[in-house]
Amino acid sequence: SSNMLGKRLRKVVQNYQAMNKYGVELSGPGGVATRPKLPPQPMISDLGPYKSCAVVSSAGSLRYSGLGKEIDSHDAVLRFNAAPTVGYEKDVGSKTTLRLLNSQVMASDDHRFLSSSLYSTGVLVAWDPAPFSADLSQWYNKTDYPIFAQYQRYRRLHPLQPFYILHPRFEWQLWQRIQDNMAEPIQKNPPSSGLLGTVMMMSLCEVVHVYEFLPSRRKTELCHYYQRFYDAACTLGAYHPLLYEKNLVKRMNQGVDQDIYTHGRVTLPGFITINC
Ligand code: NCC
Repeated sequence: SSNMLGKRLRKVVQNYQAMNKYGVELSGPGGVATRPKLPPQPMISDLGPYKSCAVVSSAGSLRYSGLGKEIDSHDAVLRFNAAPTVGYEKDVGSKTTLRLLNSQVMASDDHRFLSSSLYSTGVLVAWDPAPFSADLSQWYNKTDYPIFAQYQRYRRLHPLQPFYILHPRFEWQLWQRIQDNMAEPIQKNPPSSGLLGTVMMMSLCEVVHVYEFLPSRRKTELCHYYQRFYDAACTLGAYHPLLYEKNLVKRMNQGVDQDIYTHGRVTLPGFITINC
């Protein structure tokens, strides 16, 4: 019944709030060599609060969307991994306030993370899949990709650009919230950058607009708006519990369904505005 759904939704929001208390605490493992190079404060005390934010998924359905102007009209814009703006301004805008990177992008040769100008705009935030226990030293000694070595190299080259690392606890607390809202067991892999970034922005913004995370009428098998590569798994997920992430975002959406259909847009409340 709708009453049941209302109760469940409130639970989702309460869960998010509970998580937010310490979820987006961005800092490095204490006492390790990276420490002097990490920002002294957690991100949430350095950035924002922003009134209105845009989260731009990298989905192929952004192509020919004409959403660029709307995206740029927000106070802060989050982009992911190697997603470019140059040449795609009409569809995705040109403003980049934050960029969330997975450690694979930081480490693989094709992305030229240390030398490409793509990464030099805005605040960088990096994450790496950690063991479920989210034990810091266990993770530090066995990261999926060499996130810390690359972080240190990048910081030496760009000492003035703000650059944070996501605490792995955040990945698994968010994973737990996805699982709590599903009857069936979901795969034990961290949420995609898309959901991690969306929740991160809910901590920094009064309202968050996410573009083409829930696909619009432009839904396509084109993986990214910036590459000629087709794979439906980009939208539906394989490694990441992406379909379940999307269900959760659909349930939290405060906008109308028409906005999803025409703009691929959902509207989520920032944590500061939630009172329950
Ligand atoms: O593809 P990716 O993500 O960089 O996309 C960023 C986020 O946008 C959402 N998305 C993307 C494509 C699509 N068709 N639909 C979508 O909803 C997702 O929420 C996605 O997280 C990642 O999560 O970090 C991911 O990174 C890529 C890859 O590492 C980078 O693009 C760099 O090449 C992963 N692909 C592979 O490992 C092959 C992808 O699984 C997830």
